[in-house]
Amino acid sequence: EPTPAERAVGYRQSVFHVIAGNFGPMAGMVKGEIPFDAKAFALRAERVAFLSTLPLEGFIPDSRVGKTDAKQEIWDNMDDFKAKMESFQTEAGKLAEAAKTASAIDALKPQFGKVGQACKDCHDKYKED
Ligand code: ASC
Repeated sequence: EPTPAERAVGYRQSVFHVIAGNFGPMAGMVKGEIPFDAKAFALRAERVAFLSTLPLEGFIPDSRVGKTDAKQEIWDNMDDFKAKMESFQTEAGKLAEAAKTASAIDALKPQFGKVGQACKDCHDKYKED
């Protein structure tokens, strides 16, 4: 029977896994490792935009338990952490919007880069290596 803190860790890690599972194939298209499929890209971008709204609620107080990469700095700087999560949501939303009409990967590369940068901005400060 998991505690509420353990449940929160499992929840946010599950969401991040599904985000990565959708981000990866888009990255593959951006790098030219996977052929561009506009519909598949748009679907994955929509998923990431939706999923980006979920992790924050998993960062409840006192939930730095078990096998977690979440640094204490998250809770010490929660306003900044929230702002970075919101930036991720904004950029992911823009990518989903752009993907609806894009017919070539080149049109999506800059916004895809902004989403990746939003991931990295947060990881650099708040995720254990
Ligand atoms: C990924 C992944 C991340 C981000 C980040 C983007 O595919 O697992 O953590 O992209 O590397 O900068």
